[in-house]
Amino acid sequence: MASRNLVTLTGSGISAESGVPTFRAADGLWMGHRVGDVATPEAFARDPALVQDFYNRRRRQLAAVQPNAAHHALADLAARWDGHVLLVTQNVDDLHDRAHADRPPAPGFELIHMHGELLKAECTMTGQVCDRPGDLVPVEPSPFHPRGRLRPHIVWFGEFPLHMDRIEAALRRCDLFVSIGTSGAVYPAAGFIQLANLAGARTVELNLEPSLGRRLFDEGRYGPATEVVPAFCAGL
Ligand code: BV8
Repeated sequence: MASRNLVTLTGSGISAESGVPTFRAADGLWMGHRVGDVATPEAFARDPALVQDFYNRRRRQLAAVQPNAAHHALADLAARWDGHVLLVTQNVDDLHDRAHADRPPAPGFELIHMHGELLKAECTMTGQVCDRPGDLVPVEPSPFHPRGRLRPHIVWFGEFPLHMDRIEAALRRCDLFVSIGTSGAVYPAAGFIQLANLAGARTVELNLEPSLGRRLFDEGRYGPATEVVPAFCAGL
């Protein structure tokens, strides 16, 4: 396999068959809540108990779910890829982390959670991040600052996604861009396809159905991620 730079973007669709609800489906993740009530800094300031409870429930759900064949196929691909692999996920679950943890570290592989991680918390004063698998109470004291509180380490709407410099640098040099399980509704992730096209990469969408950005991809393969992703990876 020629040495190539692969960038893969995943969204909630890759975790759907593991039992993690997607955002926009009828049984959506918001558990009857509007985005503005649970996933913005203003919501947290207005009702910290509601927001902490929303994330506590989702964090507890992680104990009951496992990575699926799509997560494992990407981990296998990274292990045998001759070149750089950047896996950027919009997801805040740890399913990619667990799939890769089962294998020897692949040189040249990097996983970025651009929207944060459910199993971590961050200090409202210093921004420092710590592992936090358990619940957070509405006003959780921070270990990093006497006046700080711990909030979920989650990028809410209106906040800047994480590691954008590293993501954009990888997109500028990528040869192959694969978007998996995302509706293309949320920016700046939904704009990554444009950067990949500017880099002259081959671009592929793997999804249950065509996304909003379908016409921007060279190729689209549609079906459940646990079928489409392993089949696509096997062909690389
Ligand atoms: C920012 C953490 C400035 C929270 C998340 C108007 C126009 C354009 C943009 C905006 C606008 N107004 C506001 C904005 C900006 C806003 C935005 O994009 N809003 C949208 C709603 C219009 N974005 C922001 O605020 C971002 N910050 O812009 O800062 C900036 C700008 C540029 C550069 C730097 C900074 C911050 C956004 C982050 C918000 N936080 N997550 C939490 O998890 O609680 S986003 C949230 O949505 C999740 O991370 C999720 O992953 C993500 C995207 O959704 P998808 O993953 O695509 O999920 P969805 O359900 O939509 O789709 C699932 C897909 O899977 C579907 O296509 C489905 O068919 C498919 N599928 C289902 N089952 C399967 C499947 N596929 C395969 N197999 C299956 N079995």
